[in-house]
Amino acid sequence: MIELFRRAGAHAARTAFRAPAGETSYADLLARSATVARALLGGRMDLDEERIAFMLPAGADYAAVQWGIWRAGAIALALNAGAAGAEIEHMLRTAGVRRVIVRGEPAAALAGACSALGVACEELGSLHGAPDGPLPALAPGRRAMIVFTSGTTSKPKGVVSTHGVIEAQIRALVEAWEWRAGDCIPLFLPMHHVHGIINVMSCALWSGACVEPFDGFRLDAVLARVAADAYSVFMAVPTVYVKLIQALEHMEGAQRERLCAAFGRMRLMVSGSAALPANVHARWEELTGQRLLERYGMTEIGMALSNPLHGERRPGSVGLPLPGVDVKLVTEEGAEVHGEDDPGEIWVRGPGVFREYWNNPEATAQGFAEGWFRTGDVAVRERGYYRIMGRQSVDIIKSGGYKISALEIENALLAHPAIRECAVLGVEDPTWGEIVAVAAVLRAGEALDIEALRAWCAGKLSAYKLPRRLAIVASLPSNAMGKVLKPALKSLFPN
Ligand code: MLC
Ligand code: AMP
Repeated sequence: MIELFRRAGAHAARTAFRAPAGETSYADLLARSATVARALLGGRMDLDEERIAFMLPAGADYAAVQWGIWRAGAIALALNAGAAGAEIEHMLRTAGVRRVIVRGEPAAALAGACSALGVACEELGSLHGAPDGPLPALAPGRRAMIVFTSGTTSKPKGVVSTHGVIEAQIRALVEAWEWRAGDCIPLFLPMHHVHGIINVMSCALWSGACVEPFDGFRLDAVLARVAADAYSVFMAVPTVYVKLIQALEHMEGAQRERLCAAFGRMRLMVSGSAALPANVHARWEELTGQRLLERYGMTEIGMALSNPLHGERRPGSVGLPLPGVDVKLVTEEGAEVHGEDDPGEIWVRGPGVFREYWNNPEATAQGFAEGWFRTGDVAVRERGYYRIMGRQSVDIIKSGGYKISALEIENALLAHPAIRECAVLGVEDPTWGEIVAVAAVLRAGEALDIEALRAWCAGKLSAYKLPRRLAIVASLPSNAMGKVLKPALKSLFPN
């Protein structure tokens, strides 16, 4: 039995999930996940790494299904409820999924993708297994989870983590941030990315702590629970802190003071998934007295660098390697950077690094060099701490903490009947970090505006990938090789 389940047994009577509809204890979670596992097994001894997808909101059902898939020996693939049909089809096809678990009626995009591919949609309530019976042994090297992400470029690829990888990622954070059974954390981040899955939910469940799930970031509901001192730990992307600051600044005095004091009483507030602007760090401290702890990670490696729980939390910096994580900086020429202030690509090695991109040995081989994973992020060491300078590739955009491939959007847009050529780029935005902007050359006689373009994209791309700004241009600047010079287009989108 993997350590996560053994520990859940030791916390049996504690509350794993607290929601308005009721509480779920660790004992309930273990029992429900065993039922799911036996139902999925359907009498077999082991699902031998079958990929099983599920589309469920954060909460006890999600955890019971994830654990049930694991306990049956299968690989869990969580789908985003907001994903478009084409994106879901890409994931199900790439991972070779044959069944998807849902609660109630499947979303239209999912139902369409499943029927196109002949994938079965199974209702959670119908998963009744035999009451007992053996479950397969799970060695640490067994594949456990696939998370789709664009990596360093292009269409999303399936990042495969084993049980051992997941455990190493959890252990690093539990140790560094001193997770404990008495902790309670809100979970409002999407449950198809590692920030929500590992940093929030899995670390809490490893520790015997309590998770309060929300169906997305519901500002008023989260603030009501903060005001009630429900939480000791809080984890979010920078956009959430920007939105919280905006909300606090619009409140009348007494309410604001009450909430700021409640935020100030938490033992730890973490920011990550995108750069935390220095002014947001400073304003949050002014309002609440909390110094946000910024850390750096990536789907492929879990978390790698973190400011310390005790000690200096430096704005604009991501601190030092987490326990068990090796980090080095490497120049474009392949030389390791030893000193301070010289930039290099972040390379990461350790037990928390993923195993492979699913069924994509070329991308896997390209991602690694000499046993190190090449992140594509550039950093410097300054007075001992790492500071992220940006990314090597202009293809990757980070918006609201989501990674978006410009290339993927460009390919989708080129199917638009009015568009002859286009370039997608990330432009700076104070709330979202970056927003998706499109410079397009139209076919003769065609017209296009941003609303029409967004509406056209809605069935093809997730909401967070939708273009927010559009500039119609006569031509796209390119270099001698014909490559579009995206930085030259940024001036088309003044703030
Ligand atoms: C939504 N909107 C956007 C947008 N997304 N506008 C510009 N850019 C975007 N990216 C618009 C919507 O159309 C809507 O407009 C309005 O903003 C509110 O949308 P919403 O979806 O209701 O927003 P909200 O729920 O507040 O979501 C914000 C958020 C969400 C920050 C909570 O984006 C989020 O959960 N991000 C986290 C992603 C994440 O977990 N990444 C981690 C990846 S793992 P209108 O006009 O309709 O009001 C990783 C590794 C690591 O990165 O290190 O962690
Ligand atoms: P994802 O591929 O969705 O897991 O996103 C990982 C990427 O998010 C990294 O490669 C970084 O570019 C970015 N990222 C994560 N944390 C930070 C941070 N604290 N500062 C800057 N960028 C970050």
